[in-house]
Amino acid sequence: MMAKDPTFIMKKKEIWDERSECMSRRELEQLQLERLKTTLRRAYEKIPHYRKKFDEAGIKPEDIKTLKDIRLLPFTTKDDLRENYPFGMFAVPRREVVRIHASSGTTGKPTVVGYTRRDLETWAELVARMVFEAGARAEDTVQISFGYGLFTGALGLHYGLERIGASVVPVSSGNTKRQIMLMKDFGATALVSTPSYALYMGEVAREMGMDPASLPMRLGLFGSEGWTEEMRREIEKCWNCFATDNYGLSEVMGPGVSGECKERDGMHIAEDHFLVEVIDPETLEPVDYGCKGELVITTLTKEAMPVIRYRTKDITSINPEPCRCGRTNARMAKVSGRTDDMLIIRGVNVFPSQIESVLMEIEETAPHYQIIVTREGYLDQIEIKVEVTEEVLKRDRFSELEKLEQKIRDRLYSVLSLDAKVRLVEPHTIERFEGKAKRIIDKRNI
Ligand code: DLL
Repeated sequence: MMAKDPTFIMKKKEIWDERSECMSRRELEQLQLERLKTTLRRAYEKIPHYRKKFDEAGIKPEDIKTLKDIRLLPFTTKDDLRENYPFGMFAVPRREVVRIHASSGTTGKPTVVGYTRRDLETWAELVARMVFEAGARAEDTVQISFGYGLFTGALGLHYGLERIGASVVPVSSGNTKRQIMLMKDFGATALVSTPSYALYMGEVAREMGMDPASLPMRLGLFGSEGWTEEMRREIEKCWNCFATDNYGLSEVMGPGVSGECKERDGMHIAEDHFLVEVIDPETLEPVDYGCKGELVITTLTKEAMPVIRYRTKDITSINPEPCRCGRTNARMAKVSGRTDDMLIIRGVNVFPSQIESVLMEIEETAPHYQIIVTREGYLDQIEIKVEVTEEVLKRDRFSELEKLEQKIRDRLYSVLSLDAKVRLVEPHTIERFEGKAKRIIDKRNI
């Protein structure tokens, strides 16, 4: 009998939580407003930082009567969280906090985030939604190659994947050869990692004499760093998989804020839990739907650490139209950069993602590069170091390499209107990453 098969319902179900993911805008906005009011009241009452900020701005939680009124509230930045290190932004007594994570600040203190039991429940549910929409199912064996620890990526994906019934293999990051061996032996059908690590793992698999494309891994659940469509194609070719993007940040929860469905036409935002705005980072005014700007997030259900108008520094745009998949929650475009990643070279604004797009389209180079910025006198210089493929190396004709360098320079010039120095290097000479890639080396000390 079909009904006895416990996976039967799962197989038929295409949307994890239809009630929440397919609401009408009106219904959703009503829910958002109710939740926003509750969040603001709690933040004002329980967190001295917000009370002070609201008072300084001359605003009380009850002044917020519509969703648009949120613009009256002050923004929150990473500095605010740092100033209240470690637990100053918590809205609940410590006995109610059951988990603490922190984001790896490259400078100074990390930012700390706490979760109540209900926050963990919500988190697992939202990650379940996100992995399910990307195509993960109870039948999948999922290798988690994010580093376990204070980073939200591994544990976040872990509980969400368990919730949909997938078999989770919590390998963590590092020891890449062993990762490949386990992937093969356990027959992992899905991989959780940063896109750059997925690429590196593919390379190691080949070094071990395996063709990654022949392994059963069919679904990539990638996130935690920016990556271009060109990089996606590269990973899909390498692994013969369906590579999906998902987004989140520790300050507001971790992974599960948004993720792609099978249409891969933007990442569905869990709008019943997060209120998003996109602003012009200079004027701080809202931009229209479809226009790029800085993403600002307000949490609507977080208990331990509600965050109000958090400036993410991530650049994206919002599409509120319902998706072909049937979900109605708005989608955010792939993150094209961070406001603090933008390089200004001799007055020209350059995003690393633009450089990546150019390099990925050049057949003779491998998807491993570094962007080095220096200052000579008063002039900024940008140098792109990129690996050539083994095939190019075999040909090894100096004149050909020179031509290739010139070709990359020309393409970069046509996209960026900037004259960049290009340095071709041998395969496997640029650093690889097991977590988030660090491809920019800014030596200008500014
Ligand atoms: O990276 C949370 C996460 C883990 C998301 C696993 C997805 C998967 P943080 O370490 O606090 O948290 O870093 C957050 O990473 O502000 C973005 O700049 C960047 N980021 C995260 N996901 C994406 C993505 C996690 N899909 C910061 N595309 C964010 C581009 C991303 N950038």
